[in-house]
Formats: sequence, structure tokens, C-alpha cells
Amino acid sequence: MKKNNIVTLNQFISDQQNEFPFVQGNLSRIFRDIQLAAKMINRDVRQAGLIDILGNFGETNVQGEEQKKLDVISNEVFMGLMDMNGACVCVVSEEDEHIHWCPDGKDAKYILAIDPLDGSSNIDVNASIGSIFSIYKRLSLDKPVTEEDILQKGHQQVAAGYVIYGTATMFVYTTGNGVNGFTLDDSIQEFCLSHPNIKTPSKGAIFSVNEGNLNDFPQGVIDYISWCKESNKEENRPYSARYIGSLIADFHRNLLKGGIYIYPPTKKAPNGKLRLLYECNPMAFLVEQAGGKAHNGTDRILDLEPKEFHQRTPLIIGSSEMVDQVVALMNK
Ligand code: AHM
Ligand code: MG
Repeated sequence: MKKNNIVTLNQFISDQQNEFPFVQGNLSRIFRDIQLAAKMINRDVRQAGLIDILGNFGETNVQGEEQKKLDVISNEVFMGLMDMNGACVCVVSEEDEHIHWCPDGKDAKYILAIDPLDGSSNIDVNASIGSIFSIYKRLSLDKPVTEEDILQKGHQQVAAGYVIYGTATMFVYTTGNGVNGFTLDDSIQEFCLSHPNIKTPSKGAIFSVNEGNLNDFPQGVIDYISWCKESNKEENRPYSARYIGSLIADFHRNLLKGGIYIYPPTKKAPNGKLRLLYECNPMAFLVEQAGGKAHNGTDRILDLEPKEFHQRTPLIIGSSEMVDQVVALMNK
């Protein structure tokens, strides 16, 4: 039965303002616009097959990947809103090679990193996709923003989250005080609190990895995957393999149920595939806030020093005991 005592994302943020003054003012303006972007992208995703916005845009992005029309549309939605809110100095996006400077944000405090629509390969086949965001505070208001302000370590994020366009659309975020999830109620177009204070189990029974690349994985990861497949009744093995190829969808399921997502280094891609600033750092902040872990095999993701905007890193993320086990095998 539907509850009437709903808490919307806006109410939740405004309640937090009293408790946590750092969420005040400009940061909530950015949140308001990310929410709006999510609703606009959600509308487009839901109608994509009907309004000729499926398929390729015809260009490749800075990573040399084919851009989908919806990738480009989603990027423009975010940029358009950030340009005007006066709260965001600049945006780093997966879709743009260079920093996007917000014309109204010269004196603003915050820097946004986004993957406006992650999981492009799933767009045309109607599987779940997502938008990812990560917010930093500029280092000083007294001097112009430099690369140093943008290339901060993940543990300096002030907020991070994602929107999943799945069977339902959800907004999941953290400001460093736990993780909360809000489901979009289509009838009132509001994100409503549905998953308060998400905690991920310390151990799960799901592993998510692109096994097609198995022969290229480090031996420790190969050994872990074989171990997941062994029969052991007491330990609930074999584990289930679940991999959509859409980070947000795989991450979200494992966050709620317990499990591990691995995008390891491969011979072809020694730094893995996923990008540190707008894919791995926000996910790492969220998972740690939910009690899980995120590592790249040698370091905690949130301690990595970004050297460039589109830097990649291997990612091992999820339930803490599972991450520890993979990292231990990789370093044996
Ligand atoms: P994208 O940002 O170009 O969409 O790529 C990122 C996606 C992730 O969502 C997903 O986990 C991964 O790429 C899947 O990669 P692969 O097809 O190599 O398994
Ligand atoms: Mg992506």
C-alpha cells in the first residue's frame, strides 16, 4: 500500500541543512539541478524508442568511444543547468575532453564531475543505465580555480551519488553521513525516500565481472573467480554471476544484496576501463559510507592521486570481506 507520510529528497536535504550546515546554500542548489537533470534524462530514456533518440550520435568522445545520442543529450542537460545556477565553477564530464566552465559560476565554491549517462551499450536494448556525479569544494576562493582544485583525491569529495534509470528511477547519494536512496514517484515527479540509511552486507553471494576477458586478468582475480564457482554448501558457494555491463545497475544490486564488482587491469588495458573522477571515486565514497570497500588492487580508491581528468583505474568494489579477499589474492 502506498504511504502518505512521504519524505521528498528536497525535504530531506532541507532537514539536513539544520543538522549539517555544510549542505547549505549552494550545494543544495547543485542538488536541486542534478535532480532536475535526472528527471529530464528519465523522461528522455523512457521515451527514447519513440522519439528517434536511440542509436549513435556519429562521433566518438575523448576516450575514443562511440557516443550515443542519449549520451550527448544527457551531457547537454547537465551543462545547461549548471551554467545557470551560479553554484558550480566548472564541470568535468566523461563526454568532454576539456573542463566545461560555467559562465555564472566564476565565484562559486563547487566543482562537479559527471558521467551523464553511464552504460551506453545498454541504451538501445532497454537495460538499466545511470547518471553519476561527484562534487568537490574548490581549494581556495581567493585565487582562480586550477587543475589542482579539480584533481583532488576521492576522500575530499563533499558529495557523490547516482541516478539509476531501472524498473524504477532512483536517486542515491551521500554527503559523508550515510547513504540514502529515493525512488521517483512518477505521479508527482518527486524523488521520495524509499531506502533510508543503506548498509551493504559485509559478505554477499554475487560476483560481477566481464568473464569474457578472463584470460587477460591477473592470476589473483582468476583464482578468486574459480573460488566463487566452487561448491561449498556451508559458505553458500557457488556464488551467482550477475553482470549487466552497466556499472550503476551492477553496483546498485550488489550494494543492496551484498556482492562484489570487479573491473580488473587486463593485458590490453593495464589501468582497467573505468574512470577515476566520475565513475570510481563517487562509487567508492558511496560504498564506504554504506560499510563496504573500494580498491584498485594496490590502493584504496579514495586515496588515489588523480593526475588527469579522464584517468582510468582498476576497480574492486562491494562487500568489505569480498574486496579484502580479492586484494589479498592479487597481492599474493
Ligand atoms: P561507458 O562509460 O562508456 O558507458 O563505459 C562504462 C561501462 C560501465 O558501466 C560498465 O560496468 C563497463 O563499462 C562495462 O564494460 P565491458 O563491456 O568492458 O564489460
Ligand atoms: Mg561511463
